[in-house]
Parts: sequence; structure tokens; C-alpha cells
Amino acid sequence: MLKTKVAEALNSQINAELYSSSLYFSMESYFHSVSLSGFAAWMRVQVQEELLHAMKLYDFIVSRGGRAVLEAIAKPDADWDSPLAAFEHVLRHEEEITARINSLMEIAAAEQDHATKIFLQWFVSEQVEEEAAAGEVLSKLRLIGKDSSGLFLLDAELGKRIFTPPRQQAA
Ligand code: OFO
Repeated sequence: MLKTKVAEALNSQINAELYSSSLYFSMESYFHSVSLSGFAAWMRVQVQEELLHAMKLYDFIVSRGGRAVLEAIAKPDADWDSPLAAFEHVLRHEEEITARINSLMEIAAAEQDHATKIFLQWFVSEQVEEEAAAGEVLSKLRLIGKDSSGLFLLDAELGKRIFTPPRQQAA
């Protein structure tokens, strides 16, 4: 059975993951509005991954006899000054999520909840990948600068990203 502090922290993380999903859905719409369909496709995969993160938390809470409680999701930004500004936001956001996962891990450790610590290890590793993926696109955008042909090449590259369905992911 989950202790109250751990259950509350896990529930709060469901909300954070749903917000991440909403933020990236909003970015997908922004990229469509500036005719960068590859960036938009990259964001759609990100939306799906964030929903998966929320569902993993939900399933874990339920499997431990807890009750998943859903709350209102904050309204995400709708516009960014440039693709660079959007990806600066992505990296900043992922760093905030990493900090949240780390503090969740500390709560689980303080409560001596070893099962939750093991479960959260997947999120710790995932955050390394999330920050690396955002950082890579951000670095390329900085190199590209105002070169529109570079931007279109990156758009084509990002458009190749595909979502790996949950059953094929190492969980
Ligand atoms: Fe982007 O990793 Fe979840 O929130």
C-alpha cells in the first residue's frame, strides 16, 4: 500500500506529465502554423510519450492499491518567437521535470518505499534521454541560425521520428 506522501507526489506527477503532453501538443500546433511539419511530427511523438509517462504513473498507483486522482491541467503557452525559442522552452521544461523526478525519488527514499524507488528509476533514465533529445535539436538550431535551408533540412530529419508503442519499450 502506498503511503500518503508518496501517493500524493505520484499523483502530482501524473498532472505534470499531462501538462507536458499539453505543452507539446500546443507546440505541435505552433509548428504547423509556421509550416514546419517535421517539427510538428516530432512534437506529436513527444505528446504520445508524455501520455505514456502519465499512464505508467497511473498504472503503478493502481497496482499498489492507491487511487489515481486527476486534477486540472494548466493552460500551456500557445506561441513562441522562433523554433529556437520553442526548443529552449522544451529543454527548460524537461530540466524542471527532471528536478521533479529527483524530488519524487527523495520522497520515496525518505518513506523507505523501495518499490517506488525501483519504479522511478525508469523515469530517471528517461529524463536523461529527454534532455539529450531536446538539447540535440537545440544545438542544431543554434548552428543553423538564420539559414532557412538548414532549417528545412532539420525539419525533414525531425519528421522521421516515430513513436515506439509501449509494448515494444523496455519498461
Ligand atoms: Fe518529457 O518527460 Fe515526461 O514529462
